[in-house]
Amino acid sequence: MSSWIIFLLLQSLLINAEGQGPGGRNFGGAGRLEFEVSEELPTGSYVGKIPTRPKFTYRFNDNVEEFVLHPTTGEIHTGKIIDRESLQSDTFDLVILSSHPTYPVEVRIKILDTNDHSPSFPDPIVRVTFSESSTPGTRVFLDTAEDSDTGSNSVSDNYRIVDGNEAGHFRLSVNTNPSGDSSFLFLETTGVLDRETNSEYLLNISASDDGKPPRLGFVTVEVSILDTNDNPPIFDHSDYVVSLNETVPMGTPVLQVTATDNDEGENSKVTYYLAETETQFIVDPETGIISTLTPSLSCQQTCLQGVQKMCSKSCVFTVFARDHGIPRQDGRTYVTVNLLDANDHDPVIKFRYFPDTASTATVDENALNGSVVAAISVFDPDEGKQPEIFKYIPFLSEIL
Ligand SMILES: [Ca+2]
Ligand SMILES: [Ca+2]
Ligand SMILES: [Ca+2]
Ligand SMILES: [Ca+2]
Repeated sequence: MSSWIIFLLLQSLLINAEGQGPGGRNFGGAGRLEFEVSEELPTGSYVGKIPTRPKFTYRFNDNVEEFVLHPTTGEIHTGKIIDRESLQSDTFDLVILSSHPTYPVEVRIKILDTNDHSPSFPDPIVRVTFSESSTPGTRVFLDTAEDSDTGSNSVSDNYRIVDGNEAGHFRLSVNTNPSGDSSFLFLETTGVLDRETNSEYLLNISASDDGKPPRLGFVTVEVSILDTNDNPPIFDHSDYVVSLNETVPMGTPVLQVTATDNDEGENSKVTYYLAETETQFIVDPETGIISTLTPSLSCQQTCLQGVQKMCSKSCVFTVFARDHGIPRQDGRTYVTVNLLDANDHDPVIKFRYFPDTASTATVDENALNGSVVAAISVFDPDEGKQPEIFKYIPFLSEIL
């Protein structure tokens, strides 16, 4: 019979408790009270109040340091600053016992989240690479941020590039995981990259939660653009012209050509070479110094007809520069070597007798003044003004 009395008394007390304490409510008739209190409140903050009976005292059945129960008023306050993120569970299921007579009151206290954590990336700095030959839309995976808070206070899919992307070469994309787990974050290109224009980017990426106000976390992404061999060597000049004495010995340096390549590494390393058909000149593959390969140079002669006939000799050949990339790329330039004449020939004098079959000059004793005795031609292979063809020698007596 006494157990029935206790049961009826308990039911009466729990029904009376409904709506009596701020935040407290009855659980579907199960007799359990629920309170809610935010985390991080100062010690002593009010949580709720259980219904009490005069001359009864109350205490927690469990050792709980997070809450303090007033033994007679039934008010529950926080016993410390509670950090929801450090708890194994954000719900406390507690039993309060009365005295004289003893009966239990079940209490559930839920710790409400506050937005006291910012999204955080696993590493503050990450490095990624793109090839400069990447097609637009090429993507690399980035770690997503984490946030210890819950619900809207936790990290959302709100990622942004907040700095370093002024030219708009990159964008972020988020793929939601169908399983409901965390999303996948990608950094992807918006267009074509050119390492020779910009080989490094420093992007600052933010992650935001949906708290009010929202909190931000940041990661620095160092983007390196990898080189591809997309530039041929370029010579300093599209053509070179040099003058050279025609009698220089074999191995004489003629000139030095230089080509540069805007790529890097092997893609920019340059080797010089001439066409296999070139036999009079040679180029050092490393230095670009061109030297003569023969003891005497034979170049094409061209003559300009004018008041005075002008002739010159020039050798023209192509110099190639090839990089060491894959595939290799060639640049070319043209070299003109103008030969300077050296006075290395004696004039050649030839006599012409009459008749043509004669081997000596003869003159008739009755010959008149002005009669032709012999014709003399003088020729000098050296460049410059040549002696004209014939000199007429009058009477022998006049030249002796
Ligand atoms: Ca947060
Ligand atoms: Ca929190
Ligand atoms: Ca190159
Ligand atoms: Ca390149």
